[in-house]
Amino acid sequence: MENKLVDVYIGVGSNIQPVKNILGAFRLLDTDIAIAATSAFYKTKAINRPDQEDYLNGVWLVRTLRSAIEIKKQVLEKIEKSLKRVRTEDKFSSRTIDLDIILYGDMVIEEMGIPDKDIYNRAFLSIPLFELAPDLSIPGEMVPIIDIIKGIKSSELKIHDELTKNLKESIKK
Ligand code: PH2
Ligand code: MG
Ligand code: MG
Repeated sequence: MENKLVDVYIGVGSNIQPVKNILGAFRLLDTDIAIAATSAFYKTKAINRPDQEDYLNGVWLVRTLRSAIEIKKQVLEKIEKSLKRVRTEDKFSSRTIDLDIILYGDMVIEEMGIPDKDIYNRAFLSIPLFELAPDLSIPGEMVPIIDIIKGIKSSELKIHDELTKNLKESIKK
């Protein structure tokens, strides 16, 4: 059987020293699985937590033969741990880094929440995804990404120019 690289889109977020931690996560991930593309990174208000620091959010694309569960457990969770991510009961707690598989090729993996339902209601996921893959449709439901961003408020998203430039320059040609 032919092994085919899978396009994996990873949602990235941080609201504790976000520039440092996102650059740190980029280096760690890029040494393991080359990052093929980065969206712009956006300054966003913490959802449901008006007192928290703002987040920086964006999306990365990696191409890999490895399984979704392996990427999550062996790669992303290890990077979160090495960047001192602390998990609490509160799923809205501040974090040094959050790395989520939002799409794994054209697969629906319900037990892992892939595709990530947050794509439908978080502009900081749908807009970066559209930047990277304007022709994409969400696997399973086959909703075009363009239709999702049409219905979304993007006014609260402001590009962080310096981080975006730094990350884009770090993508190896
Ligand atoms: N992640 C959360 C909770 N709130 N807010 C923003 N702006 N960005 C995030 O990535 C985020 C959040 C937990 O999923
Ligand atoms: Mg998340
Ligand atoms: Mg997460």
